[in-house]
Amino acid sequence: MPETQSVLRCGDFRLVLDHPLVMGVVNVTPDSFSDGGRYLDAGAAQAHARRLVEEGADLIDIGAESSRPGAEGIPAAEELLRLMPVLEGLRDLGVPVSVDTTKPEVMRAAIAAGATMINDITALRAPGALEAVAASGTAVCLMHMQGEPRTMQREPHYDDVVVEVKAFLATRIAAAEAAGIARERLVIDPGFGFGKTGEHNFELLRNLDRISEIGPPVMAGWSRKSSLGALTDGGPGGRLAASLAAALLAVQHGARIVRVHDVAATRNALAVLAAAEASRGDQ
Ligand code: 7PJ
Repeated sequence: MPETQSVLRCGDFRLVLDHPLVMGVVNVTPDSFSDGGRYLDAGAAQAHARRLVEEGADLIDIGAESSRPGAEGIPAAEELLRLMPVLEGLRDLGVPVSVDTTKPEVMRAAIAAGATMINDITALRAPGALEAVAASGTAVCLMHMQGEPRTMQREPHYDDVVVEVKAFLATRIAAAEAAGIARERLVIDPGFGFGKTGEHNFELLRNLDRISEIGPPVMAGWSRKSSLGALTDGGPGGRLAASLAAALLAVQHGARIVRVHDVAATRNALAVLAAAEASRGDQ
């Protein structure tokens, strides 16, 4: 088994992976399901990012194209129009800024504007994406998705979801390394909710340690997702408790980074887990 990675390099930042990291989500899309439209104004999006850092976010993820089930893609020009004013105001944020995008053109512009991580739900499969990231020192999150957002939830099917997701991620790591992206810059993510039924999601959650065996740190994104909504009453706001439970379970199963909307609450939940872990040493 490869040695556990202890550092994630994001440009000039070196994040030490000795405790679970929290990535705070900032959406600048008019149609995101959980906070759609609220942060469209660049100033409001920047203020939200700063607040999440105050709440304890170790990194911030900014997305300008919705990838919710059924969403249609947008042209790069539109994505850049939403994204660039936000990025320009966050150069002094103090933590790495990640950009959630699948387009090489957007990756290059974001990196030039100071982004130090690319979070790609298509794992750098677009032509030119590997090269766009390789040419920089940014980190990259390689995520698994079956199909594409517009149609991915129609009939997701796997013979063995854990084996298939693991094989896909291993292939994308090999492609990234062959393109010149160092291991220290890689994060992998099984892509909860991306071409997966609730059952697939929970099977992956239970077996997250097998995904971790590949090597790079594992990121888990459960926050406010519909497979949690299916278990709880109320709308997206009511998904907080379920999201916290899922984040804790993910960390217990080996996730090193959790991608969440509710940073302060997640930090508090993780503090309980850390205290429980520390008490083992006291015995
Ligand atoms: C994820 C993501 C995720 C990674 C979204 C949402 C939908 N990137 N981007 N992992 N989800 N790496 O925020 O619920 O799970 S968009």
